[in-house]
Amino acid sequence: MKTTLLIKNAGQVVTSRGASDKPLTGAGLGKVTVIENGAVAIGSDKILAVGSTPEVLKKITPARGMQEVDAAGKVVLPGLVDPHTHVVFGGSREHELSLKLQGVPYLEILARGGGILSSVEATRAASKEELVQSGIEYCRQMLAQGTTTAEAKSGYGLSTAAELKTLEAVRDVGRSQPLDLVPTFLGAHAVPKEYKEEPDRYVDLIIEEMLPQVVEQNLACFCDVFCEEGVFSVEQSRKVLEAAREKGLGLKMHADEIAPLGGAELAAELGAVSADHLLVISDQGIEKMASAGVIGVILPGTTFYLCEDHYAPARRMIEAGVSLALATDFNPGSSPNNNLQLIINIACLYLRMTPPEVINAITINAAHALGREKEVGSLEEGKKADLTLFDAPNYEYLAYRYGSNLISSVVKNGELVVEVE
Ligand code: IZC
Ligand code: ZN
Repeated sequence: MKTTLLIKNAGQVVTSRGASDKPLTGAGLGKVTVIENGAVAIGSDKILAVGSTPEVLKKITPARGMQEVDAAGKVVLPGLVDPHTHVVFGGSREHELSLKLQGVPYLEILARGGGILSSVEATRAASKEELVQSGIEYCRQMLAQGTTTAEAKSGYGLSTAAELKTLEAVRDVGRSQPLDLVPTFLGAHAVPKEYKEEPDRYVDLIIEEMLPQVVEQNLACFCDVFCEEGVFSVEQSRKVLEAAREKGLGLKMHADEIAPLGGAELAAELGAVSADHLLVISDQGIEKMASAGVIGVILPGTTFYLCEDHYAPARRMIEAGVSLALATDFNPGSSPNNNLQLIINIACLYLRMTPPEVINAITINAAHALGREKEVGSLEEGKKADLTLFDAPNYEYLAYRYGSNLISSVVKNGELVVEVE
């Protein structure tokens, strides 16, 4: 295969290698390969070679019209992977900011019919085309900030028609712009107001009506549940997830975020791919996730934005052998941020994760959390040519600077899709 795009002279090319079978844990999570004066050769949409610039130049056969990018002064990473987002939704919730500043807790705003339920109203009122348009706009922002693959959950429809509309919008957003979306069905995001007095009937609706159609129409890879006090209990979550597993979907959970219900234990028992949030995870939950190989997806931007007084115990989880990934949790309420670069800073400063741990958590381990580890998440021969180039002298600089978009270019499927002058 001839080289169609060559990235050369990079200050550093930084990636994990050989971790496409199992997510990184423990000391392995803290290691990255750093190639000084690095290069990446790309043929069509695949990576052909990664190494030092002289090594790669020796190996390649240029295609006619081969594009070259001089990456001197840049750090090259794999395209970033955001494994937990709610990127397709109607409306926004800035009107709830004043309630929040008066100290009204997140779950109290939801109990009053606001929060998620306010986004449900806006999402139900939006046409599929409107959801697609706003989803495309958010994905363009994400791509410009270095994200090349992201999860996208439903969960603001909460009726069969509106959940299907959302997942169709996710599919169409994925087809309309370069960022790859991995769809997750989150019918169990909240109990809609028409089922307020009979939540178990809503659980039945999810299992008997929504799930079969979602699976039949091939609209989701994963099923997720918001297992939380006043939202869905452990027993209700178990019912939904067991039904989803039976239909062949991978499992995810919003677990142990605000009240310690034992979501992590349930995720381990059911063999979920990931359990997400985990601020109040128990020691037993940590142990069970480690032995079951459930990935912990930590969302420190949400902890920051909810002004919580403590973050998920990332260090304890790493020491116990849990594999960690990081995500933005982009959503209209608890985390209106879709920039993984900010998550790098918050994870280093408040989760006390090292820069190599954070890089692995937003690349290869994040790819594992989406079942895309064979395709993306590292710079290795044969993988998709998804790359980010940052204006930075070394990778630590990404954790040091904050609040600016340091992207200089993004390559998606072998094409330069973002170029900052
Ligand atoms: O819209 O508030 N936690 N789901 C669970 C969310 C936050 C999203 C939202
Ligand atoms: Zn979420």
